[in-house]
Order: sequence, then C-alpha cells, then structure tokens
Amino acid sequence: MKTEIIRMLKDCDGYLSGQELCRRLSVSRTAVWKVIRQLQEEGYRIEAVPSKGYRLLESADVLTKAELESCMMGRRLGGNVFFYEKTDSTNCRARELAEQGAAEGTLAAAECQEAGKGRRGRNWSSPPGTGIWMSLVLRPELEPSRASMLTLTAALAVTAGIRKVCGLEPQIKWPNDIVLSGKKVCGILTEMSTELEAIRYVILGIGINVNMEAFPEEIAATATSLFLETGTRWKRSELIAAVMQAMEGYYGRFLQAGDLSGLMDEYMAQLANQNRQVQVLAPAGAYSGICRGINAAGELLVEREDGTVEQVMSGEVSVRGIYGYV
Ligand code: BTX
Repeated sequence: MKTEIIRMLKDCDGYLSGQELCRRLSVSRTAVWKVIRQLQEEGYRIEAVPSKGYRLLESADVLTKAELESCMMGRRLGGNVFFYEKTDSTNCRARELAEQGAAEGTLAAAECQEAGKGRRGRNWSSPPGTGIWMSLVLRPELEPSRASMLTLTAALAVTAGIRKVCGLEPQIKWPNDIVLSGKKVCGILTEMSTELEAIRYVILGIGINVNMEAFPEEIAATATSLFLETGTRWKRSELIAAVMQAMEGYYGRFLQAGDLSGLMDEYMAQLANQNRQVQVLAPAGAYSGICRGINAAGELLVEREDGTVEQVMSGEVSVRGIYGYV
C-alpha cells in the first residue's frame, strides 16, 4: 500500500483527497493516515489540508523499498527490489538471492555497505545516506567468457542514467569506472557463478557516488560525487530507475548480438583516453601505447610504438592515462 500511495502522490499535480485514496486502495481513512505519517517520518514532505487532502511538496532523497518500487513498477530489471538499511555488500545479498532462485532483474540495494567490495579484494567506500549501492541479478544464456562484456554494458547504462537525470556528460574509464572531471564517480563489479560451460547467474554490482560532500583522505584525490560536480543534491531513487531503464535497452541489444558490436560506437564515444597515451600494467610487465578504442569482445585496443595493436583483456591488467588516475 505504501508503494501505491507514494506513486499516486507523485502522479498527482495538486491535492489527492483522503477519500479518493481510500476508494482506490479499498482501505480506511485511518490506514491511509498512518501510512502518510510513516512517509513523513521517512523524510517525504507531505502537506495535509483538511478539506483538500494530501499533497507531495517535493520528494526528498528517500531511499526505501517502497520508494524504489514506486519508481520502477513494471520494470523487467529492478522491478523486484530487496532493500537493506545496512549490509556488508549488496553483491553478497544478490548472490544469496540468486542462489535461492531469484529471477533475472532482481535488485539488492542498500543505504549503507559495511564491507563494500571493489575488484581484486579492494574496498569500496559506501557510507550511508549519500550513494547508490546496488546489485542486479542477471541470468543471461551466454558462455562464461562473455560475462565481462556485461560490465561494459552496465557502464553505458550508468552514463545514460547520469546524463538523463543530471544532464552531465560522464566518461568511461575502461572497463569499469565512470569518471567526471577526471575523477571516479562510479565503479562496477561483476561477479558470476558458472556450471559446466554455462552461466548460472551474474551479479552486476554498481556503486555511484551521489550526494557526498567529501571523501576519506585516501581516495579524496581520485573520487568525486554528482553533488560535488553540480552543487545539487540528487534523488537516488530517480537515478536508480534511470539506470535500470537504460540497462534494459543496452542489455537487450547486447544479448541480441551476443557481443558488443552494436554498442561499441557509443562506448567509444565516451571512452576517456581515446586516442591518447595510456600505460598498461600487465602481470608480464608494463608498456605504453595509444588507446584505440575497444573491439566487439570489449577488449581495449592499445597501439604500441611499433604499430602492433594489443588486445587488452579486463581482469588481468590496469590501464592508466599518463597524467594520473584517468
Ligand atoms: P575498483 O577495484 O576498480 O576500485 C576500488 C578502488 O577505488 C579502491 O581501492 C579505492 O582506491 C577507490 N574507491 C573506494 N571507494 C570509492 C568510492 N566510493 N568512490 C571512488 N573511489 C573509491 C570498483 O572497484 C568496483 C566498485 C563496485 C562497488 C559496488 S557498490 C554495490 C556493489 N556491492 C559491492 O560490494 N560492490 C559493488
């Protein structure tokens, strides 16, 4: 009922009478009033005028299961939400859900992660009240070797969501970071479970820095937030819905092609370091070259001084621009 009330208030321009709410939901006025009180306590600014009814003055940056559901009702990806006030990592929660049979598109999101994970055992700073920490369960019918391409697909969805909601033009630092002003605003961690030669499920973990005013010292030089870039506080639920909507489109196109051939051009148009010098830190040694985009498998193409083009696979290397983090 909470989800429906949020949705009705959002859809209504003026006042929504208590009577109308009761009629549509087939519940008593007291039941409606109780939910309105709860919503006000959660941070929604709802005006209640005796002869007119209820009006949502502005929807604050509230992140709850009901708020997320009200934004994503009917979506294939993100339509089924599990929300945690505090958890170790949403990737762990999503993995648990997937093991229990959760359908494709199930989303685990948290207000705060106490052990947010980056790649290769690194940490992801995930304080409460400021960021998007979420993990999507996918069940693509693909060979496991193709799963890493989903990271690039998700990067496109995140840039599209940020563009739509905030009007910014983020860039992608191959393969899994989204950057603004040369600093990291989002990271993506893809994990999977396989059986024989098939994917059982993929967990797509997405962390977006939304309303942080500052960062811990160790990442302050390389991290940014949408608030720091714009001076505006953004509604995380709207951004999550925009990313899920974009992901539906990109994921569909990716599955249809079986690779990134249909998405490469769009990806490369946003690629930080395109046609610039980069350093590849591979286990066998570091080398530098010019970044020449990606191929349909999502590998980074790096042209070495002698003209040969290396196809760099994600997972085993780090790529740096020569001027710092990006
Ligand atoms: P990564 O290994 O590319 O980046 C991790 C590195 O980024 C850290 O070592 C640190 O230097 C820096 N860093 C840590 N926290 C932040 C932050 N909030 N903003 C900017 N830089 C930071 C990137 O890994 C993948 C991150 C995925 C995070 C999501 S959140 C939801 C899901 N659950 C989970 O545990 N992880 C994913």
